[in-house]
Amino acid sequence: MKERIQSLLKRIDGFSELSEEAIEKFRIEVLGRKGELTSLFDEFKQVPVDLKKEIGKELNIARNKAQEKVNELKKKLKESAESVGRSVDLTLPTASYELGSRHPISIIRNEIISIFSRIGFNVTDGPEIESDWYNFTALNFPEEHPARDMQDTFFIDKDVALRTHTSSVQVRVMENQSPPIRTISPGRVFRNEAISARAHCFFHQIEGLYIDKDVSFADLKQTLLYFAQEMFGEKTEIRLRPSYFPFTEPSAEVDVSCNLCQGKGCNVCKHTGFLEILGCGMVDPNVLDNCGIDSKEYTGFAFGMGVERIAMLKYGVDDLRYFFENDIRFLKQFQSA
Ligand code: 2NL
Repeated sequence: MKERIQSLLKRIDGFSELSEEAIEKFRIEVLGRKGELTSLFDEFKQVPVDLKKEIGKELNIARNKAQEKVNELKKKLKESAESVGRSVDLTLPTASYELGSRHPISIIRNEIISIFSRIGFNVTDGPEIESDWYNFTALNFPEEHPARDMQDTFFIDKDVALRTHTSSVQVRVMENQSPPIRTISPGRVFRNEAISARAHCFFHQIEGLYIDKDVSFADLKQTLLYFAQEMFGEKTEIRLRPSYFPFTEPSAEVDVSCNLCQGKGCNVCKHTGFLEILGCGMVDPNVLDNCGIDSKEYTGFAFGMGVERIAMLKYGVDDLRYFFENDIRFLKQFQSA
């Protein structure tokens, strides 16, 4: 009996085959109902009482070892199967993944920057939180101007507010550089307005500023015509209507011919044949002097446009709020390099 147990232990220790069939065969032959251990436990009944303790112990050890061996080999087999599955097949094509797309506001902003950089404008930026000087006073806003009201501007304290336009950046440029100045300032601006399809509490603006000797209104018109034709197509026409801004004199509102109906009149242009795209004017001499530029020596023009407005016209979007909701179904439609 002892010898049979010894040889069984040897078999258990020596067994190491890593195949499902071999492990199952081993299990049946050693641990199965008709296996070696069952037969040994049967024989155990005949063992004399004085040996029962010792042999019983050995039999239990053998049974535990056999069970552990089966468990251990099954685990190893499973792990090696998984690692085979995990090993990389270098001949497979790479997993495809979806590329993100640029936000439509970024696409249009980059396009506007590119158009003006081709005629010598550089790009400047500045803080979104501004003092009264940079946002209002330097720009010739009278003390009682409605934009200075809490209702229109987000104030942080009496002298500090979220900028309402990016002209504040250009005041800094004029204070720090001498003409010639040719710059555009893209950025986010804030207005205390109720949110609707046409208004939001923040939006994106691009302002342009050109200051040199003998800059004229004709230069302004020609620059804006170039911009409109680059942006909306070479057949685009522009129209200027008199307007008012505190920081320019004279001031104008600029319309482009509607490229949906070629100026014939449609729903988008409300049957006028034209769409308003920006405001502009000759920089008020007070503004130049406020910023340390001699208005007797220099003149300049400036303009400002809303990026969302241009994007709505170019892409036919009829609600401003789409740009800020970041709904993936909306954003996905704008593919760009
Ligand atoms: C609009 C109108 C405008 C300007 C912005 C400007 C900047 C300086 C001096 C003078 Cl530093 N003017 N900017 C001028 C005219 C119009 O924006 O409708 N923007 C959305």
